[in-house]
This record gives sequence, structure tokens and C-alpha cells, in this order.
Amino acid sequence: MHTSLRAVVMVFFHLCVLIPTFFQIGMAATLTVTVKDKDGKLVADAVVYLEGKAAISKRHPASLEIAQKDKKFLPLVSVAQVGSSISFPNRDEVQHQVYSFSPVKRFELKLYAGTPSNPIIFDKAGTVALGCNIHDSMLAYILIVDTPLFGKTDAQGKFVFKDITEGEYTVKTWHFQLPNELATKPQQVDIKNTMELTLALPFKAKEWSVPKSENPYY
Ligand SMILES: [Cu+2]
Repeated sequence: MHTSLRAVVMVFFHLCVLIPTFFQIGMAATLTVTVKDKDGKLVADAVVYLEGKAAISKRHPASLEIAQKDKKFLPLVSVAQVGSSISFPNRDEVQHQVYSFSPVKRFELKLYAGTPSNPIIFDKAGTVALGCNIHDSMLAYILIVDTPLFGKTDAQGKFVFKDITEGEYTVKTWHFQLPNELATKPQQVDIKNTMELTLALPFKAKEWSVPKSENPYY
């Protein structure tokens, strides 16, 4: 074989064999997280998020919605990345006045029906508690995180991170009923292939039911 042709063949061989091998080093991993309370009860609506070098490089602020229906916020718990915007459509016949006094984002939407024209942008990480000035029983919680890798546990206390880059991450968790002073310690985890992690939060999870409004006229 001609020397230069052989060189071309060798380069082609390397491209075909070595490049896929190289990319397999950064293969996608799956992490299933189960959150329990101190009595071993499965905890729904816990936020789980991963911080680490692989997570920081991707920023995807999103547009979310927290609706008001039957004098409740839906969903009760939201999680979003720094820079995300949230709109607050009112799907009730009555008017609402949504506010937050949380230092991460203070705002108040004047009494309204329908969807206020400007969504609120959340530009700092932290927790936000929402209320309504008209209906005291209306409560909702938002956690703003500085990572694109986050989720909320389902009724079985589970959330699955799919297709994440293998590597070292800090696993953090948060629940709206968990007092700040009991906040769980972040866990360092070297995530590879398919892994499972169970986190026990040091509190007793309570069933969450929103009290009904006494007055049917507003
Ligand atoms: Cu209201």
C-alpha cells in the first residue's frame, strides 16, 4: 500500500475507533434518589439537586407557571434554575393578590383576574414562600437553584436523574416542611453508571391539606 494512503487509512481507523472510545469516558449515568423522613416514610415534593463542575456548564433558565385554582396554588412546590421566569395565572372566578416577602425575591401582584402580563424573574438562588393577601390559606413554595440538574420527588418519594455526565457531584435536598436548622448536609457522590441513593431527612413529614376557605363569596 502507498505510504500516504496507509496514513490516511490509519487516520480514518483512529477516528472510527478512538473518538467513540474517548466519548464513552464521559458516559451518561442515571441516579435514582429516594427521600424518606426520620420514620422511614416516603416523602413527596422534596427537591433534590446536583451541584458540580458538570452541572455548572449548562444553564437553562425556564418559564414556569404557578396557577391559582380553587383557591390553591398549583403546584404547591416548584423548583427552577436561577434566571427562570414564573407566571401566575388565576384560573378562579375570584381575584387573587399574590405576594412574596422572601429576601430572595420580594414582589406583589396587585389584585387580579386572568394572567398578569409580566412574569416574575427569579435571579437569586434560595427559597421563596408565596401567599395571597385575600386568602390566608393559600401557600406555595419555590426553590431557586444554581444548577440545571434538579427535580422533585413523586408520591413514592423518588426522582430519577437521567443522562447526567458521570463524575463528582454534591447532592442536596430540601423540603418545605423541613426547618432551616435541620437542613440536611450535602453529600458528595461519585456518580457512575446506574446508581441509587436514599436520603433520610431529619423531620417527620406531615400530610399536606389546604384548609377550606370559610367564606364562599371571595
Ligand atoms: Cu387568593
